[in-house]
Amino acid sequence: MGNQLTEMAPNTSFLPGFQSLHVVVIGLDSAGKTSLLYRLKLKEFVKTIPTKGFNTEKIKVAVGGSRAISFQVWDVGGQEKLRPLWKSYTRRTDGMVFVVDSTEVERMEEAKVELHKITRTSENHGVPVLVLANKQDLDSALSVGEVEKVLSVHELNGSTLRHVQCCSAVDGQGLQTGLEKLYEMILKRKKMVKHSKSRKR
Ligand SMILES: Nc1nc2c(ncn2[C@@H]2O[C@H](COP(=O)(O)OP(=O)(O)OP(=O)(O)O)[C@@H](O)[C@H]2O)c(=O)[nH]1
Ligand SMILES: [Mg+2]
Repeated sequence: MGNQLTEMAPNTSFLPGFQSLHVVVIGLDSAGKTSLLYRLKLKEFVKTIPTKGFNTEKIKVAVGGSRAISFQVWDVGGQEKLRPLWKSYTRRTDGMVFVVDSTEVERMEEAKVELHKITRTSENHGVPVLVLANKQDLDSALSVGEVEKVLSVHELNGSTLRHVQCCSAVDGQGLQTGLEKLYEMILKRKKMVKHSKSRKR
């Protein structure tokens, strides 16, 4: 499903606030990023192929039981050779979604290194992070608490708002809650940034 091969990095930072929130989905190859994107877009579990560039879709979600919020979601390939490109997608993003395959215990250390590396990037300081512990439909999946621990989420920079949510692209469980949390964190950060700017004046 969807595999737009291009080197072009997105630049939607000029969009005014009433337009879509910019969200980037990253994580190791085969974590389930593309499956989650199309679960959100099409409300079904689609067959995917490894992403060589990126996929992007606009997704509307009703948050807080009322208004539909529009997210422009960028799903970037997670293969090792593609990871250096993540930075150009996360630049000036409103929020990051870091997806892990909760059954792949042996790759959690690799995922942890990538999560901490991308959040330490200077441009990403303070950008809210939603960690999705995917593939919860499988018996061998680690629980949300276990994923939080193995990824050392508590060691992320103190100014980074974060939430760890279990989910599954197969049945869509956890995704609504995850997006609501992400939206809350994005709003909170926007308010914090506005407040600190007005205090400097
Ligand atoms: N059981 C189960 N399988 C899943 C789930 N999400 C994804 N998969 C499977 O995991 C494999 C990888 O899924 P993708 O969505 O292509 O993974 P990706 O993170 O986009 O991978 P890259 O594009 O290579 O970075 C596919 O075989 C999916 O069908 C899930 O929630 N549960
Ligand atoms: Mg993919």
